[in-house]
Amino acid sequence: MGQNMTRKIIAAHLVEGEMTPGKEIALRIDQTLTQDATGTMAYLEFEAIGIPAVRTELSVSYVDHNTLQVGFENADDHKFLQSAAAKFGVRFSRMGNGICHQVHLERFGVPGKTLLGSDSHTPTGGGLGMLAIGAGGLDVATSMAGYPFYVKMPQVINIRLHGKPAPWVAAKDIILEVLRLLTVKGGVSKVMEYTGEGVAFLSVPDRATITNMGAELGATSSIFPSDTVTAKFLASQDRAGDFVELLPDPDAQYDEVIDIQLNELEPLIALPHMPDNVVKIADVTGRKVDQVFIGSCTNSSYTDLMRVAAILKGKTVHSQVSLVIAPGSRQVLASLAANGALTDLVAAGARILECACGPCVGVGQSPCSAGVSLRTCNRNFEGRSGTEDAQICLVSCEAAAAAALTGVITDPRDLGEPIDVPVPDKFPVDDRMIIVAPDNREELELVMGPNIKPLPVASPMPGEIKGEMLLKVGDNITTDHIMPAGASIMALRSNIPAISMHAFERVDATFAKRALAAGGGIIVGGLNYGQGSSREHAALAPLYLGIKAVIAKSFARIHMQNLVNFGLLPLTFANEEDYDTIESGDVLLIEDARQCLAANTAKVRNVTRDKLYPVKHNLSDRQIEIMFAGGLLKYVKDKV
Ligand code: MIC
Ligand code: SF4
Repeated sequence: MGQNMTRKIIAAHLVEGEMTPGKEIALRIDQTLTQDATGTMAYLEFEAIGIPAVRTELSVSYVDHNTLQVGFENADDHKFLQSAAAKFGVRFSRMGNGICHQVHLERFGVPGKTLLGSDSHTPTGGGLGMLAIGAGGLDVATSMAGYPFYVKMPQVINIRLHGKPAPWVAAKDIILEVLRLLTVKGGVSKVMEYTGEGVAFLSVPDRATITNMGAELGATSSIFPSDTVTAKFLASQDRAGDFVELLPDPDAQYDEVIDIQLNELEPLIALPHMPDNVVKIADVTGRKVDQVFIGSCTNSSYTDLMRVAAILKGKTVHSQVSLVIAPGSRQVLASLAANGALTDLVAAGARILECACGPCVGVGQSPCSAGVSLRTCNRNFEGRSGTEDAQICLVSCEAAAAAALTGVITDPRDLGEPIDVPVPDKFPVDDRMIIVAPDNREELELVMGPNIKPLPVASPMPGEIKGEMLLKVGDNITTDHIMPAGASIMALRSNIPAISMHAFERVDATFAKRALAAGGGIIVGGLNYGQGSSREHAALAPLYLGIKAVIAKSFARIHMQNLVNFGLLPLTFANEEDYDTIESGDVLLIEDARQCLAANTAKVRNVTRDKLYPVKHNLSDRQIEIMFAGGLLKYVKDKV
């Protein structure tokens, strides 16, 4: 039977388990990445494991999220991260060097390798033919310590791209089309593998736009072949030696096939407030726009911004629009500066930001009240921009630039002749902002300013779980609902007691105080609970507030593992109707929790309403052991 690319990489990295979809497998991890907002916890966790240096082929610590420094907190975190990188043998990509996924693609990604990152958009590396997966900080910490990464063997879905993209149809439109077809939960437990003759028309940065936003499908990862396009890209980065060809066998088998005709696609837009709320731009043109943001790990490459510069050259940004551009990396910014495109952007009236995540996650540039903001990023969750009633729409760079000029949502096809920007033969390679750890590291100390607080400790699972149902939420609740981002709250990522007070604050401002007063309790959720980011703070804050269990209709992959990693029990309703009969304040009881977990026969008693709900879990034997041990850190330490 012919192998697909995903199964080839998995087979080459399989440490344990059998490659049957749904069964847990263990993978050897070649490379890891962390970013500053999840990295402080990850390195504290690595330190707690007690191993002197990372055991991966390559680990990189990036600073790209918390760069708006309005107090000492972020700067403290950055100092800590730099000291941890030096001590543990990790490369340190300094603040200003760029967004982790963009820089990793440029400088480190290698086809055929595995990459685990403490950021949900790590699958960006799939644009180079890597198997790149996002995970919580603790999973990345254990991988840095040389433990394998455990994940359910995914189904592999083949997305066949046929033909050449129609004029003005960008890579962003392709992934928006996939989101329209499959929705934000359509990729859970799946890897999306892109093949077909259409692949040849997409550059590596284009492919990376598509694999990046596979995270919005809930997919475990997304991957493109490593072919002549990949070879050329690596050569342009002075890394020709890193090229390895990776193609599916001609008779490769897949769990499902989806065909997309690229020549029939049109420019698309995701309307507020979900990335799958996708319509044709042509259907919504003429709506007034207040802000345009071009950047984020989805669309901030050199070719992206060159297309924007070509559209803006010699023109002026509309008087009612604030155009904000954050290049994805220092290399991108240096290239634009060297060839004059930066001058074109500035002359047109663009506001140029640091090479970082910035507005994508509410770190600066929040739109005006009820403002419409067209953005090239990947998430348009309500409130994420920092303005509660802002209307965020997701579009390609071309559509964003068009709206910046006209002041209204505009079909980029109205701009005339399409723009073709080839990937250059050679990028200006300059790694001086990436610090390599010294050889002599034993004497080095971790620098811990007052913003760095100790790790919270989970306790082993009790025999009986009893608590008040403190909060019931609907479907597709994101980690941005559970543990909001934004400049002020993200500055507290290394201080769990302080950040926990913000848990669920946009859903119910009384939640944290009620949870503390009640001595903890239980949360009830709908479908796809915890979709979105990898931030383990969405488990750590509930842990700190005493939450014992979350009962939902279904869970997103990374968040469910984060709950297990910190000893919070994730259960699913056997009968989804039971969700409707629970009210806030009901007292819920799980007797014999340990035994029920082992036998997967748990029942939740609603003591207040005298009802019994059968519940299930989707945990492997290993995950159950982690629950019993009181979280992954204790489990791993016990193994050592
Ligand atoms: C995001 O896009 O939501 C983030 C911020 O990059 C997160 C990570 C974090 O919360 O620190 C992610 O995608 O995992
Ligand atoms: Fe940064 Fe936004 Fe990408 Fe998250 S999605 S890594 S916040 S640019």
